[in-house]
Amino acid sequence: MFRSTAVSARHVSRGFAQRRLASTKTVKEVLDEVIPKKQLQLKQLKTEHGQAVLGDVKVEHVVGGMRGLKAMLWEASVLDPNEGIRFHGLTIPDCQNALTAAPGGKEIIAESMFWLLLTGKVPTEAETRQLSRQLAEKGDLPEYIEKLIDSLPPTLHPMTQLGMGVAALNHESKFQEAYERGIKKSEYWTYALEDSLNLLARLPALAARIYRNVYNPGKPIPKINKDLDLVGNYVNMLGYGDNHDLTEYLRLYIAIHGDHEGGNASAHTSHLVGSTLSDPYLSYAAALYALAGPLHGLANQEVLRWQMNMQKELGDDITHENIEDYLWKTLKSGQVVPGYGHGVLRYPDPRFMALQDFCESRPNLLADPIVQLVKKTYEVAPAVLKEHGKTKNPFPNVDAASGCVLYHYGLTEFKYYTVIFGVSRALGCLTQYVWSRALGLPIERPKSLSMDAIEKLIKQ
Ligand code: CMX
Repeated sequence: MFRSTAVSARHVSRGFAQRRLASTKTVKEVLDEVIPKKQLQLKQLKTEHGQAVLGDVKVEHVVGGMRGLKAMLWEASVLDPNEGIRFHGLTIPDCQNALTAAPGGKEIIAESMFWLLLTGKVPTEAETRQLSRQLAEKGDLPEYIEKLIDSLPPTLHPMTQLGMGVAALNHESKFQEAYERGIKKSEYWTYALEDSLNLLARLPALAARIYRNVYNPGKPIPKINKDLDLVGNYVNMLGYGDNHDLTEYLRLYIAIHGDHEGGNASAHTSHLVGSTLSDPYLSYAAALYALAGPLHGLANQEVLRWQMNMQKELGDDITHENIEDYLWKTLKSGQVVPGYGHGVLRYPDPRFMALQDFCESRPNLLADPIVQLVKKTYEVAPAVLKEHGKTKNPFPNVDAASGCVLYHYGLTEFKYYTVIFGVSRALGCLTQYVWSRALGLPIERPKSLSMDAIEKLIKQ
């Protein structure tokens, strides 16, 4: 059902979109309708196909980071190695056609993507705007969080600060409060949803406060504008509200980076922690610390650092040959090329392509030397990585492109870039948190084996 709704939305005509403006259901009302159907689907899967085999577990899975092992339920998106991500069946270009933009803008906004991820349905414009307002009304930080963040040393990595702020917000958790009161399992998801909406609403103010404290101490932060979307407010609070192109870029980046199925380190971490019935705040804080690793979310910071070092070393007139030499130098020194390779993808990441398209449509942006360098690197790196012969995927992932655009627009503090990813990834992780509670998924507890135990099993 989800898929057909979503697929039909690919061809949303203007007339259809206008007719649908009349619907103003809340996200909770839509979930009230869709959850029973999905609960039934899961029940049937368990009773009718509980013993069906989805694949073998090999030693290489156990010792190889479980790569490719089909071992997790994740509702909002599925990643195909060649085609890339689909959100309830919709590709990124489908979403760009079907999902609502901000007034005066063209790019998808986070609220619209969050609605799609949560419900499997494309929201009407009225539904999107209503969710924007709901989030804006909840967006102010409690005073104790402001004090906590203000008390941290500005030298503490922004990601560490973000995780601390998100964890401390659990003081407000409705889920935890209700659990202590003794609610029924069937009610968990409603409190999970309430916490998720509250957390999502407050992430921009939290992330913007960290930015202000670290990079612009003492600078006043604008108040939340109730008529603006989540990312519009975020950019405003960061101090770049008058930059329409940066706002549009971050709308796109945050929406398309919001979910990448469940096996990636941050999503899987939030899923595992949530399965213990830890509340959404603690589960997402844990995810943020997985995101803070350089092989995962921190790669966007690393890419820019690496490209800028390349620029410094090679000077102004950089040729494809220079880049090729620099790539080899990186590889021969035993480092990875940041922004390239992927655990699942085997083709250029469509998120990278969408960000490239954004650059291609803006001559000023495209002319920037750092944007040019990222583009030229993309023209050279896949062949070098293929020749190097280690990575299974020689193509760029989203992080190869994300930082240079921020840099062009003046957001030059690249230690902060993963925080923006952290605002984005909440869309997917919180969606699954709600669904895991709605579906009554159990605590995660895979079986581990020692090497001796593996050898014993092989002999048997
Ligand atoms: N440069 C050099 N070597 C690479 C490489 C790269 N970009 N990507 C993979 N390799 C190497 C691996 O380190 C591994 O080497 P060893 O056998 O010596 O350990 C080998 O190629 C095989 O790796 P793989 O199976 O192709 O890739 P993995 O699934 O193990 O790792 C990833 C995936 C993303 C961690 C890896 O490609 C990488 O380190 N890329 C650079 C960092 C990066 O861009 N991360 C962001 C990913 C997107 C995200 O999660 O946000």
